[in-house]
Amino acid sequence: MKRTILWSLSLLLLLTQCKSSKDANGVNSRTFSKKILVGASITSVKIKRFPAYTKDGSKWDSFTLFNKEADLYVTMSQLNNTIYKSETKEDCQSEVEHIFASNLPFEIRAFATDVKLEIFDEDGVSNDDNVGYFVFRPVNYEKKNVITLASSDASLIVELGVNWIYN
Ligand SMILES: [Ca+2]
Ligand SMILES: [Ca+2]
Repeated sequence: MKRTILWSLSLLLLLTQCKSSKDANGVNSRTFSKKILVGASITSVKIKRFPAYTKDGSKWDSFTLFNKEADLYVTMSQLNNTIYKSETKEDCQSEVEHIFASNLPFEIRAFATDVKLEIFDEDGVSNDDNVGYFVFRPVNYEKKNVITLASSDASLIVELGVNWIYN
């Protein structure tokens, strides 16, 4: 009997120790451990910069007399389903930040599934040109406020504002 009490006592001690463990920032992790991630809310979409010319070195809208700059919009899809489409910003300068406002914020529930983010130049007559794309998994950025996506040569940089939703 004594032994059982001693056992339960030490087990209790062990449990108490585990519960009050602190993370690297010295914050008691107990408050976080019970919360479950249920979604990522994308709050802002920004193109920080994009290539001024197409791959063959011409202006995006080289076929027009005026307004030769790209008319940008952004889409996001998961498993080929479109989950977001921005408005189009006409005649964007490549070194200027472009902020999109339509259809925001929106929530990504399948945060562990790849998101394909694509940037297009809208063309009235022909197919829209793909300016570039990224594939990312939201959960890999958990607890960050910004998801930064950059091409290897940094000619294309996109920033997404994100809020993490816990239950
Ligand atoms: Ca244009
Ligand atoms: Ca265009």
